[in-house]
Amino acid sequence: MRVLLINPNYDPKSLSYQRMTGFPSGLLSIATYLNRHGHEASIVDRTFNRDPLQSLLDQYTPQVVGLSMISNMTIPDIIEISEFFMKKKIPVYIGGTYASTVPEIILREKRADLVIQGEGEQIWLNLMDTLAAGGDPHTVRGIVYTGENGEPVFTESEPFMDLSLLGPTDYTLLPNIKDYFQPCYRYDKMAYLYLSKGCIGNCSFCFNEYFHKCKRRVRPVDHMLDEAEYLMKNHGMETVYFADELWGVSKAERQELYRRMKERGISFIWGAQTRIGVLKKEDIQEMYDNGCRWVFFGIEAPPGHLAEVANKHLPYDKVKPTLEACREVGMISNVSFIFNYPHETVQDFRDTVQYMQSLPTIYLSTHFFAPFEKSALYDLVVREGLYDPPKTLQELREGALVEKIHSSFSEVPDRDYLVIRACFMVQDLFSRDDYSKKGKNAAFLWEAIKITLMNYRTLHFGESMRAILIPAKFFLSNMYYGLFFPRTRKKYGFKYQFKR
Ligand code: B12
Ligand code: SF4
Repeated sequence: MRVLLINPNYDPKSLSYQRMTGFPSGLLSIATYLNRHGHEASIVDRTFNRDPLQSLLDQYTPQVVGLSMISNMTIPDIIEISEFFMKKKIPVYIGGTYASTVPEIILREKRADLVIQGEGEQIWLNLMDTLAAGGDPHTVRGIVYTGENGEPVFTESEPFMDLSLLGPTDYTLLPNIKDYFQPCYRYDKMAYLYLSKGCIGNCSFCFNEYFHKCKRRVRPVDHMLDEAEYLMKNHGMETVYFADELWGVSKAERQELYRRMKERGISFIWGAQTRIGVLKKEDIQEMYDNGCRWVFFGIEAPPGHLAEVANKHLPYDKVKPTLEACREVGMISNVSFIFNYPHETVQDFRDTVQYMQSLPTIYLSTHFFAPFEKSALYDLVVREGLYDPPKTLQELREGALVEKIHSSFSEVPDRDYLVIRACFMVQDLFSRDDYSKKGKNAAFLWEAIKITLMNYRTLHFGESMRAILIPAKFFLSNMYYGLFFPRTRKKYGFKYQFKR
């Protein structure tokens, strides 16, 4: 079967500082797998390629079109693409992390012939083999389609596949590899690669239980290293950000990576996201010695009431020792917290701010709680009438999953959230990126400016003005809230610390 997999473009109206590039790794993996099994899959990434849809149709003559949906930020482009191909009677299948959690809405609006749930490779292969043999795609596991009475019909789920069957991803499927590289912390030419999928956690704000069934699966180290080697030798990649939800849980897994890197003579700078409690000081030192320069920890809530709401089950006694160990080793640490949990009180928020400030870390990332479909907290805010769930794709888009304060969730005034979040952002932007005197001041600000300028390449003329104005407005509003509300800072006990 001839398949065209399309990564849709961001909504040009979205905040452009969020306009990051990254390989469409899910589509790449699906296309690689299909091609290895005798199909003919191509990828078009509309972040860069804005050829008219008619010319894509003429060029690729697809028998099936696949669209990736990992957030609500690409909904306008998804609507345009699906309308075009469905009118031409070419089946459109949509998948990806976000699509998997909102299949009912996609199907109700007839934006896809079917929605693929979860990990896509095997389901796509089964679908393409079935279609090639003249069979009924509705018999395939892992999909949702519209039943005779207009209701969504879920087929039995597809078991997770053995990731070693995937093999290394074929990056020759993308014509412009270099365009995806980004600066990351103080390092350059970073690309996202992964060693594992899924996570064992069950945080109440996350869709992991629905999507990954709380199962973590590991792929062979050599497949990832083959990819890294290819990208370094042929395209000059220098840095890897491991895209794993939960990197390097076991010592054996980590040591296998280091051993194979040494044996194969492959070295690059890298960073990863993992969980507090996984790493002891000697592990952090070992990571550093093997090229790791930053670690991201999702803490998300201080110990106590909010930790229970988040259902993260962190060993809080290990938070400070882990971050101290990072400091001693010289590893950049970044920890993230969520504001505006359902029923958060002013005292809860004060506790969060104080706890965050007590942590020996360089960066403190903050997010407003976003009610992601198919997560426990989404169900709670809907059940309690705190959130009116979006019913159409347009409403989903407007619902701005990230960066939005839902006033109904907590008693903390919106302006307090804006001020305190701005304070942490200003602090991060102007912080020194090292614990020693060697550090660079305002490293994060320069990184953000570099990324914004790089992302201008992906914009068309009419979008450029907006792309300049939106980050400028975002920066100025953070400076305003971050600097001009000393009483709010006092209310929550916030004090700037630019050298940590
Ligand atoms: C790298 C990454 C990015 C990169 C590249 C994204 C991309 N195009 O793949 C960049 C930096 C651009 C990015 C941006 C954003 N991201 Co992001 N990102 C990730 C990250 C860390 C890794 C994704 C990855 O490469 N995985 C490896 C590949 C192999 O797996 P996969 O992408 O999941 O693909 C599989 C399935 O999803 C499925 N699938 C995927 N696409 C399709 C398409 C079809 C047709 C089918 C059938 C199946 C299918 O099959 C694939 C193969 O198994 C994940 C976290 C994670 N570890 O999953 C977050 C994650 C996907 N991002 C997320 C978010 C929220 C965002 C942003 C909104 C962030 C922001 N504030 O701007 C934007 C949205 C961008 C957009 N285009 O909509 C969320 C999505 C949450 C959700 N419920 O959907 C995640 C899960 C992080 C999280 N836990 O919150 N992201
Ligand atoms: S640790 Fe991260 S990926 Fe795992 S369940 Fe929690 S939020 Fe989701």
